[in-house]
Amino acid sequence: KKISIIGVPMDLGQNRRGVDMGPSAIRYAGLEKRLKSLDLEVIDTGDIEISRDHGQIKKETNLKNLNEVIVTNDNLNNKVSEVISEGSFPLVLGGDHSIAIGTLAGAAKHYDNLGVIWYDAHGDLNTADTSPSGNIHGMPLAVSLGLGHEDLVNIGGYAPKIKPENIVIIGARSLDKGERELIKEKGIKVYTMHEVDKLGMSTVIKETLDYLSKKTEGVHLSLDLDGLDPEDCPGVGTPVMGGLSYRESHLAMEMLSDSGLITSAEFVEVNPILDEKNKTAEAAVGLIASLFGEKLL
Ligand code: DIR
Ligand code: MN
Ligand code: MN
Ligand code: MN
Repeated sequence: KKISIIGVPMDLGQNRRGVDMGPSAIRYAGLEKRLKSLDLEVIDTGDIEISRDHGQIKKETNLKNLNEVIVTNDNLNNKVSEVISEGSFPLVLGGDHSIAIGTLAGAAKHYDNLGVIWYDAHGDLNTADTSPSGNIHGMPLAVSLGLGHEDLVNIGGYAPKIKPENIVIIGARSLDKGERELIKEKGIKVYTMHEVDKLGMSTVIKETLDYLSKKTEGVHLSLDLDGLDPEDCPGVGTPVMGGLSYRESHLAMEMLSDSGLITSAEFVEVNPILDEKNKTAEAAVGLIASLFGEKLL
């Protein structure tokens, strides 16, 4: 198996600076060495170019840094698509979660039905109309469903990227009003912390894979480190208490690895400025290693 690491050092999809250093923090935590020890061919393709063009911000919307987010995601779309065409697995390192717009744009065109596992404290299902913050990192899942500003929705030149019935959200514990309405309207499958606590992570992942495997060709894992509890992952911009533990997340990654169904992945929102001794990046590396088959015995 060949893996291509793609860094996206962008922090413009939300308010707190520092998440642009996420890819560096994850690399510093030993990602490449850890993956190579699993007998995988690993290529670090470097970082996507981040647009810094503040001159063209479209002031008629409440979407912060819209132009920069569009240009950066367009670059990412091209890179992810190129990596998949070469037969390699795209492993995208964020950056804030708005980069999922570009990752999904680049990945979804390669599959008739791409499934998505959205591992996050949040739903990321806001649009400009429902967003309380104007932060595009709270919108990428809605954008990928074809909802939101047309320039975001049409990144990659097609829309929508995914269907609501091919999405599973895991770890949700902070949903805005518009997001809750959209989940109900579209019938999106969500395992909130309530369901995770009741069922256990093992059942949640088993059910998720049963749900997706029948109707999808590939599955993208979009893992926001704020899905984990701030105790384990303090280095994130929007922590929410009562989250998934490192331990159950580790099990989740091992089960996803065993399934062989995951075809692309991204690990986002690592903010080393807010972190404690790179703990969150180290957690990310542990989870990524499990996703690619690391086992103790
Ligand atoms: C909030 C926060 N729902 C928003 N979203 C975050 O700004 O739309 N997503 N932090 O990961
Ligand atoms: Mn998110
Ligand atoms: Mn989140
Ligand atoms: Mn592991």
